[in-house]
Amino acid sequence: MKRLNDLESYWMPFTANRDFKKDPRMVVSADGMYYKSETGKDILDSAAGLWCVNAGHNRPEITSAISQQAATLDFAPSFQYGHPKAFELASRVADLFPKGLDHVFFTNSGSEAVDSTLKIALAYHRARGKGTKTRLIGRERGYHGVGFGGISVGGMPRNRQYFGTLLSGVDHISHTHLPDKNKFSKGSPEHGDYLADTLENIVALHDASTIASVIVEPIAGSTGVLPPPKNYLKRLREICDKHDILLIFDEVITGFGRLGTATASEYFGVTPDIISCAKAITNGIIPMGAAVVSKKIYDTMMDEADMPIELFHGYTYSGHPIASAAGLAALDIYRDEDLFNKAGKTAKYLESVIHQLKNDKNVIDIRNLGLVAAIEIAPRSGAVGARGYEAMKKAWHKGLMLRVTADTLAFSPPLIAEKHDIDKIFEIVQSILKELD
Ligand code: PXG
Repeated sequence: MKRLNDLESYWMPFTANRDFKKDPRMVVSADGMYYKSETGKDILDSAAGLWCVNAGHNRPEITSAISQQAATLDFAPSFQYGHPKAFELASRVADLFPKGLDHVFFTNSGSEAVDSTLKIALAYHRARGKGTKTRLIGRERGYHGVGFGGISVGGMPRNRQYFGTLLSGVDHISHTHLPDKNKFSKGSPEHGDYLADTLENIVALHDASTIASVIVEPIAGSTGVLPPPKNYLKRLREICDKHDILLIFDEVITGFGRLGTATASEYFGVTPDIISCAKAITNGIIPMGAAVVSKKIYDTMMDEADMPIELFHGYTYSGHPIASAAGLAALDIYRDEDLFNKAGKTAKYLESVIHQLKNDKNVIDIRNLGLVAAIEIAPRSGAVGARGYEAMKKAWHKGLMLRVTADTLAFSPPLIAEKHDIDKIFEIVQSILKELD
């Protein structure tokens, strides 16, 4: 008979299950900037969980909003019925997001948010009589979650190669990573805006009349923190406008203050037609995501609908009452504590501290923008990712939660981080770099 809780039953996502289960990294509680491990050790959170917990852990304002909501209205059907908090949260998100993006379609995750943006793009073109515009364009090295839509437009080979033929009618523009030219850039790198023009090649190949949308992360996160080259996003916007292609920004990690502004769109001064977001919308406390769309798209869908239901898409838990209550409480904290501005200030400090590690052992690049940063270390020959994985394990034993993709150490601390937290993160990281062979 199986022992209860022998760790075997849980198949962990994106995890080396066999290795984890031999030496688990188990957290049991969290407060502010810290987790606590099973053995009572404090673990400093340099990743806001997984880019989620922007206001820090264990915020009583959010937990009490959740418990009150659960005791008042636990669930409401999302199809053909409503409840006030979902409408209220939609207005608050629309208010925070760039002007013109003012309609919010709720989902439960970033992956669902992305797939919703792609489906809305297709439905929009069809509604306006341009039903041949069906191609979905993504970008190499993009991460857009794990739905079939997201992995199809995504550009991380391992996330695609095991899963068959994916969606048809998808193509990819070039990634923007130019390490030879842009190594150790602070903020947006100088070189690479011309890579937006690879969209022109795709238009030339397929014709604009077949292309619905282009989706990119303003800063590619999961693929190792790649800030966009200066002027790149603006150029992409111009090409999309020229060819009547919708531009989608996937702001699942940049939404809600990560760059010191509510959205990356605001930071870069480029407004897409649709934004996907998730994670920090509720401070990560309850799953929720959203596709935030322009008035042009929403109005077209309303005006041109051939059925009473304008969009045949939605989730049982779209705008769940408890997620909505958590979202409202999280947005109150962001506003009342001016957390986005605080993040913008801390970002400058983070930049100055992280670039001091430039000459440490194995460091081949450092990149940062807003409260996102990365140290790339040289891969061991024949074992890409091994050094990074070891760094993550060492960090745990030194009291640091460290997010690693291959050999890139990625940092996205909660926006409440103080200078002393940043100092501590990089003291630990430096000691790890010294130890890694
Ligand atoms: N889009 C982007 C840009 C993301 O970063 C998703 C979509 C998918 O969201 P969900 O909620 O379905 O996981 C993400 C998720 C990392 C890391 O460390 C990043 C994510 C998830 C887990 C780890 O880079 N982002």
